[in-house]
Amino acid sequence: MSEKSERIVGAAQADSAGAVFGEAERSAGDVPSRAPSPRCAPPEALLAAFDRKVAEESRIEPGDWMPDDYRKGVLRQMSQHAHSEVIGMQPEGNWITRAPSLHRKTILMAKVQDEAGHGLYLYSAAETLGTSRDDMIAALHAGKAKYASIFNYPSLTWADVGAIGWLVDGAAIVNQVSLQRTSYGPYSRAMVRICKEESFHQRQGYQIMMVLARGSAEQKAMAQDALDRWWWPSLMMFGPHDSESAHSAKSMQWKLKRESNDTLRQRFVDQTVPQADIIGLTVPDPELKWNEELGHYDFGEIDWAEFMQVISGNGPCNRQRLAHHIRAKDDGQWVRQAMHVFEEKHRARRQAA
Ligand code: BYC
Repeated sequence: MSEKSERIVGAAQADSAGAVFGEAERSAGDVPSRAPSPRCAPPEALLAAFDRKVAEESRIEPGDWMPDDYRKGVLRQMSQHAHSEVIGMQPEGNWITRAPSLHRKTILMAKVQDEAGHGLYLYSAAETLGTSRDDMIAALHAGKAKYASIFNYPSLTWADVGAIGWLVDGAAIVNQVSLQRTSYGPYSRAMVRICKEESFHQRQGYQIMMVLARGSAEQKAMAQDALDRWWWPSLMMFGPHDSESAHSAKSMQWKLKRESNDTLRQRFVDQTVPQADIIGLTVPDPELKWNEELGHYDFGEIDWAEFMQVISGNGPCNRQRLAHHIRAKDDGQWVRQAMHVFEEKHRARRQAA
């Protein structure tokens, strides 16, 4: 690990103690406990200890030895997750200035700020693996790191804000509840906090949809149109079918992922269809049907060609989302520089004293 990375990891550990490290580590001085040096034990023993921890449902902590592929896998998923939270601020942020009332505006602002917070917990958790936020963001800007496909669709009406909260946060929470038990400690603890906030997000979105669906014919049509446009992209959030999923087998073995893409997608459909029924909206899937025998809804096939297009950078808003993020980073550069200069000045003064 470079000196810079070590400094960054150290800072992330201290900054995010509440979010990612458990009580035991915090009482030991905000620094995670270190496992015995990998140099002291033979590789088979280290691997056996790692496998045992995973099997026992113990958490893998930043100082623990872990296989390289595990480190890469956790980092890939956590950095994508962090990018999703932050890029995900854009479709809703688009409506802050046009929210229909001051009350709605304050709720929406708080919600979008929560998403920024989720991004920060996750970047901090990912930094415990020896990378830096700057490196993760550079990979995002270079098109090397992905973020959730759903955020490449436009938010065209106020009802879209409702649909995003109800469906997108609803889908995210189904996944994230299972990720509270992920094997990497900092990720799992970040998920506990994030899930509490996501459940509020889901409810505020559903409440917006409920009000619109009970409003004028025009408002109900607006709610239905939003459901029509966001339903299928929401199902895509869970990723490809299990049989097509490149990372699932390894991630499930390591307990990085706790439930499969298809299992989680089915759970989302089963819980969301009755919610649409209650508010009198229709899920846009002619094949949707309750399967009495299985106790689940059968549903139609996702347009996987569209999914592939979107995750390859060719969705309706991919370029716009990335360009906005790059612009925001460039615009904030002077603030970061000023903070560094300020910090350096104080460090020099402290050392001189
Ligand atoms: N979008 O082997 P697979 C939120 C990629 S934000 C884009 O099944 P894996 C919110 C996948 O990365 C919450 N890419 O992958 C924020 C892989 O490509 P690479 C977001 C996708 O990792 C603001 C390839 O396809 N939640 O709540 O086993 C406002 C093969 O897939 C997608 C998370 O990030 C996709 N949908 O499973 C409102 C959850 N699906 O990396 C709300 C954390 C697949 O080889 N992530 N790909 O280039 C996960 O749980 C898993 O990574 C996934 C995919 C289930 C998404």
